Amino acid sequence: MKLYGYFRSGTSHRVRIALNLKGLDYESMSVNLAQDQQLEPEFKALNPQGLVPVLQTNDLQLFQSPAILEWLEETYPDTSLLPKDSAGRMRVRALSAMIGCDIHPINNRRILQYLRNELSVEEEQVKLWCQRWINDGFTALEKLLAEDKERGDFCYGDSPTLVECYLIPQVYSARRFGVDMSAYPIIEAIDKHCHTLQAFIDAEPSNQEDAL
Ligand SMILES: N[C@@H](CCC(=O)N[C@@H](CS)C(=O)NCC(=O)O)C(=O)O
Repeated sequence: MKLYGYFRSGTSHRVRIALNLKGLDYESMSVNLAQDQQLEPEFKALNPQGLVPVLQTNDLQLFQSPAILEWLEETYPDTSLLPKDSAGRMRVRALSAMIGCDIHPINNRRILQYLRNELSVEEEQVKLWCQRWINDGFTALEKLLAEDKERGDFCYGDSPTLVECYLIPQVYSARRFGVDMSAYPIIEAIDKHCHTLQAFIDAEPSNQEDAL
């Protein structure tokens, strides 16, 4: 498989984590977002949306990280990233969607570039914008995690699920935008615990070949 992505892209990071947790080999194909390579015709031929990641298999061109994660789960069910019961799966998908639907999309590069270049928003205010939406989501997530008395070392139970595929990249992004993570001790502890696992270490932005 070939993963078209970028070291700092949270959605590419999600897919790297899932591939690594499932022990799947893949080749990283760098699409430099800082140079807008995602908007070039060669990449748009892979994904007309001009967004990474794209996962290419022998037969398929997969796009949209939530769909890619679900496809990986269905195609490679060993080392499952979803609970066995439907209530558990609902919870994992809901916690994932808090990040995937409600935090990440409004802090994405194209949104921030629009604020910067078309609305002339200063960099400090762009940072405040990102902090605002990350804090909103993390406050609710931290509360939900605190209320879950059956939670182990991860967001759901004792092993990583899809939630960590979403959460760990979002924590990386939160730090980049200067969010005070001390307000979220459970999220911080989960992030720390994940970074004891090789799958997460290997997926880290700083460990990618295209890292600056
Ligand atoms: N919903 C899409 C979002 C993909 C996405 O936003 N990718 C970002 C990187 S994290 C991107 O390619 N941004 C380029 C841009 O904003 O121009 C997914 O989850 O795959």
